[in-house]
Amino acid sequence: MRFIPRRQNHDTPVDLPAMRISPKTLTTFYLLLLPLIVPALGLGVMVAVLLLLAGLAWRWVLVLRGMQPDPEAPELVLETISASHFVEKVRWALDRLGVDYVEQPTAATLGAFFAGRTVPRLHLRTGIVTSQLGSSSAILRYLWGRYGEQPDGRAEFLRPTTEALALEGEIDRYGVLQQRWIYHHILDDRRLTLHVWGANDASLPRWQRFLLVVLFPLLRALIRRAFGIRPGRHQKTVEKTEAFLQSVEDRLADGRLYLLGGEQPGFVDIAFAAMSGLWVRPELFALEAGDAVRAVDERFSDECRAESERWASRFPLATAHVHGMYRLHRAEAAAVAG
Ligand SMILES: N[C@@H](CCC(=O)N[C@@H](CS)C(=O)NCC(=O)O)C(=O)O
Repeated sequence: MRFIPRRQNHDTPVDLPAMRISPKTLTTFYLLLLPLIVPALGLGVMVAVLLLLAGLAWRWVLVLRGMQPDPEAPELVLETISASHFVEKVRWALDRLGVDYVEQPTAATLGAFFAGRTVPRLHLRTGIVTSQLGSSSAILRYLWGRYGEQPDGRAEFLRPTTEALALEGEIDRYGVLQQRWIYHHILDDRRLTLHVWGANDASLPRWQRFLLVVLFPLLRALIRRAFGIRPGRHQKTVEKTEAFLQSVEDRLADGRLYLLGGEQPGFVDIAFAAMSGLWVRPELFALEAGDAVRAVDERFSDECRAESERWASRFPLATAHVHGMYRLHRAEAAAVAG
């Protein structure tokens, strides 16, 4: 399986076995299929037992091999999809910190509905153990714990004050409203939705893109169910979004530069700008991972555009804050990341 790391701060490319169907997963498939293979090939009980033992032994070898220290393996791997505002929040924080990480893009929705995970998901390696964190706020807390004491103060923006944590909660809820909002607008357009999910993204494994296409009706139904996308609900989503944007507008009305005041942005400013990426669609949203969405900008419905434009004119300070964050700080963070 071809793998193109999309974001990588290492000098040499790192091949990520996880992008292929991993040997462990293959072994699991083999063991699951054995009860079908054995009768299909007319094999006897002894051969079946030998095949089973061979499969188990191979799995054990893989476990032992995984325990070997591998100096080449990246410490941080960020599992992503292209057009995700929650991913963007974490990607931006990692870039601003300037730490090495490898981005591992996957097709949208498959991981959620078949592996029960959401993105962003951070795989962090400590020695022979790899742990995983599966939500943006948990990842930011980890980064603060891991890098917060850096003497150069570059992790200061991650400081989790009570006020910042409360605001982050509100911003994350606004992020969920944005998911409902965008799905309301794109789900009826099969080609557009598939494109946004990565079906045309050559950096994704072919099998994932193929599954997106063949499973599309099922995936769309599951998304509708997961986010409660119903015609009657859209107005509520818009109202709640506008109430939140108004609260941001009110906050910024006293002329402050950042949501919690101060001279430098905090993680809440990054989170707000990232979560707004779907409707503001700044040029640098999700960096090159966002290109797929920008490329189809004109395909978004008139209703979708009208709502974005209304928000931009009703909430000029909030909109300017998103643009300013992207112009002044996203570019800078991307440059730190190299
Ligand atoms: N609370 C989670 C929400 C993450 C989330 O909803 N992620 C979406 C993408 S924006 C997702 O994983 N969707 C499933 C998928 O596309 O695979 C967080 O803060 O990370």
